[in-house]
Amino acid sequence: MYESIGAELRALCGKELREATDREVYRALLQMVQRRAAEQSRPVSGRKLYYISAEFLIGKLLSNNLINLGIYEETRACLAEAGKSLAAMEELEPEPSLGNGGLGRLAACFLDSLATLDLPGDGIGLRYHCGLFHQNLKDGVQSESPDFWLTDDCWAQRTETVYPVQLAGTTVQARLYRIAVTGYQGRTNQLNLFDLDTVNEGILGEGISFDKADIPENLTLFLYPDDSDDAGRLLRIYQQYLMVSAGAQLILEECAARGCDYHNLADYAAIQINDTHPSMVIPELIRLLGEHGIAFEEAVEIVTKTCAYTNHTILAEALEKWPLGYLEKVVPQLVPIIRQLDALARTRTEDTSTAILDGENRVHMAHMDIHFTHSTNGVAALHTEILKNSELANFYRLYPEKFNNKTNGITFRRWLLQCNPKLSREIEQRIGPGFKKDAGELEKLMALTEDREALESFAAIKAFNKKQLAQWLYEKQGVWVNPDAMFTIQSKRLHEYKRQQLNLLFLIHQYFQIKAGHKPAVPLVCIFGAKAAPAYTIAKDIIHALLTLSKVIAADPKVSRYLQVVFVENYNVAAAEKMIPACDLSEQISLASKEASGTGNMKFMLNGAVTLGTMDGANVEIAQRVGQENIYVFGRTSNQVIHRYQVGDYNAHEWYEGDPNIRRAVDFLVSDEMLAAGREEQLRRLHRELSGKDWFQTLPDFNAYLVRKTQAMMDYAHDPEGWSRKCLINIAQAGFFSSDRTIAEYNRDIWHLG
Ligand code: 26Q
Repeated sequence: MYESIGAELRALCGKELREATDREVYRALLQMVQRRAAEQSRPVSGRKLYYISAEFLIGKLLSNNLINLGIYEETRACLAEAGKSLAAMEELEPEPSLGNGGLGRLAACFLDSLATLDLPGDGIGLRYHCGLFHQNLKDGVQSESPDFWLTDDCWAQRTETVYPVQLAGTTVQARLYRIAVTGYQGRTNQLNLFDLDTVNEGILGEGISFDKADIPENLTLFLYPDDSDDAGRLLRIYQQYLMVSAGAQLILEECAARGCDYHNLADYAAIQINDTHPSMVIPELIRLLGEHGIAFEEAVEIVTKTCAYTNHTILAEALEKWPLGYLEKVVPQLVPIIRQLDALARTRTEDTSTAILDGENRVHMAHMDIHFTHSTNGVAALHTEILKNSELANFYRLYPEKFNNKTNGITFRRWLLQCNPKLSREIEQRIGPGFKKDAGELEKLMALTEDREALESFAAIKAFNKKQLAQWLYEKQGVWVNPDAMFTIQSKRLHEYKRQQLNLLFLIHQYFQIKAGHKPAVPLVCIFGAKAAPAYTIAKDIIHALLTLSKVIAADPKVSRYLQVVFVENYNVAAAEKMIPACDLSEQISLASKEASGTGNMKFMLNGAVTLGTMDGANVEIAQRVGQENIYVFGRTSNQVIHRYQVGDYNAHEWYEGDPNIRRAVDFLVSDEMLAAGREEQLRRLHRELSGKDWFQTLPDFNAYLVRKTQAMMDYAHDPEGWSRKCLINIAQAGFFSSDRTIAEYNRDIWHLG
């Protein structure tokens, strides 16, 4: 045992810290963390959770682990003494981009909370070599390139464990890699990631293209950003089956080692299915139990008791329905089991809308999940209500007892302690350190809402963070933003339902106003961060329009004094950690009923931003907690929106023709200024889309958005103290959105671990 971090690092480097290179020190830090993490692992007795997910957007791990192990400060000081900077080491770490967005980041937050709450719970997923693509923005257009993160110094440790997996009739070997998951003053769990030794980065072609047919060489190269072509869809099934088959074998092996005889599997394991991507674990477990001599009926019962399913979406196009032919090709061994499950489901109800196989021989993965798990949950109160009352109403009638809500949460270790150390220290000085373990204690800040001195110190921290972000944007992208402006941020995947295009129309309107001599109440800096799926044309057109508008504004000094538009390239966890602490106004403007929960909304709130949002997802619960004075709500309600879709009478063109403000803003997309700065095809396509289709009903919410955003700008400009109070109340009320609370609820209602 070493008595100090300095001694341990010196020993690991093999030389004095002062003489070691940054990379050598980074490697030593990694080894030290891994050793200390291993000391915190504990034997499991009773039920253990396996969280299976195609995505774990874990972000960089060094600082997070140092914080969770309680040695961040000591390490920083020890490095500083040797003339080294911990921040520089952090820069050396590549970010593992093993997720698309919210669902993947949620899985990472959940692992952190499980370990923190000292609950036995491991992740099961895939070791993608390049993760999600790297986004490049050049000449106003997104292009994609591979984002390698598997360097020599890597958190994912190779093991000697391999499991055979049958893919399209041939057997491949799935190798297990493990990443230690440290809890904050808690235990260490594991993230288990599977991969094939045969995967070959050498087959990558231009950008992110590769031979999609060569399964052994390509299987885990990328995380799928979309399913836009057949070869891609097939590959997605190969990936899913590799994950669930190896995962199921791991689970059975671990449980057997603890004395489980498989008849009592549910006493040893709880399996959470993160959206439908791992749903094949149901038939796979039934198949494997069959190999151990357990008959179909009993296997179904065991699996139902063991597994639970989380739904993350209400967009019909995002619900997985695989043609049976695909499964026959990739996993013929599951097809008879899926047919038997379909037959069994049909004996439970006359209602064929809940069948697993539909008339076109497609397998509805969500249907299989709901029939053959004991719990189906939505991820925010509104979302769960919509599932029960409309999207999954037929299932709710059949199994009311299975449905429950678990409002999402975020880990405060990363999204407050790590990304906003100044705010974290200030809170600690005011209310003590208890909030780090018990987020509910943040409510003690409510006692300070009339304390002018306190409000000023919180405001000063926000001002500092905005300067830091401005500096970072300059270093990263060469743009200077005015740190005294109001910062509004919309950062999330690019999708029409999230309505970045509504923000775009507002910015165009604002541009007209300034040109016409109406200065805004406060200069605005509008920041975007968003990746578009490579084959999602309209999403790419929206990025193009935003980048083009940004250029038009920047070229006009009269306007750019009051309005700046910045698009952060390659938005990822590291970028989020810089952006979120510096935000004044958090843009959560999805079409009501479409965003299942959102979790960015919670991160911004926790860091003292005020939300401008629709009554969608978890925004509803944020509004309930902070009260109407501390959030800017606008737009049609989910009931109104759902009704419009049911009636099917939304007519974008009428809105476009009928409102001169809207028409002028939409038409600006194809104005001479925009066409001169951007690309005609893209701009015209977006213009057509918005004026003729507008499937996500941007235009009906435009005026309400304009009014509320303008109000927010006036409040910010004319009543700084009132604004600071809103920010403080948002922080104080954020405790509910800790993933520690979410995980405690999952455990209480679904998992019953330990
Ligand atoms: C499906 C089939 C084929 C290929 C890809 C996919 C696919 C991949 C990723 C489908 C969906 C996703 C990701 C969904 C997602 O991130 N959902 C978000 O989950 C968050 C956590 O619950 C919520 O907060 C967000 O509201 C929800 O959009």
